[in-house]
Amino acid sequence: MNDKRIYESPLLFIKDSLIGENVKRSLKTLADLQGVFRNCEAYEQMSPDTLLYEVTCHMPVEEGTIGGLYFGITKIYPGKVGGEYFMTKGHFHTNMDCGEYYWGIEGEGRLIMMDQTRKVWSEQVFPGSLHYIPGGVAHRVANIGNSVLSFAACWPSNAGHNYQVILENGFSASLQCVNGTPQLIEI
Ligand code: PAN
Ligand code: ZN
Repeated sequence: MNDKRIYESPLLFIKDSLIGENVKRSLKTLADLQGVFRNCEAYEQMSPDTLLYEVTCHMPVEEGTIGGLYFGITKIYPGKVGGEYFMTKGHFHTNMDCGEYYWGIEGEGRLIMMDQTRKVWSEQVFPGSLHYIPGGVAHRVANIGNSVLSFAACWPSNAGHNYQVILENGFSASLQCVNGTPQLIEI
């Protein structure tokens, strides 16, 4: 007999794709990350249309809602600008109390974090890795492999994103490929 109390999930999270209502997708190209990479000459030589990453988010409540959550999957394509790996813009949460979980789905990457004293550290991202990003810590992810890196994230709907402070001051270290291996180079 059909049990009318059992509903199909309105959302599907299969491997690195998210399907359902209230799901929004945004693409980031090199043009969207102007001023982010260290090597300006290398940046200028690449096509501004180069796709760096895409984010698919489930946003079931209005931005700013206290107590709500957002869920997102980020796919970063492999590549470099000069020696610097393709990476996300990076941000602090506007509401510094708000932390976030990231977890690796596929590929190989680094989660780069920086606190408000500009101390930087990083964690390896791989399928199954789980990362807790405390409030007040800026975060970005770089793809250090030759294939797509994807990871999922869950953060409070009142976190907000402060990109401006990162655009103005950057991170105090950048992840560069040195003799084939990733190294966090202090600036
Ligand atoms: C993530 C990021 C996502 C893209 O969902 O927003 O990975 O990175 P940027 O937002 O820095 O471009 C997250 O950290 N949300 O809070
Ligand atoms: Zn975040």
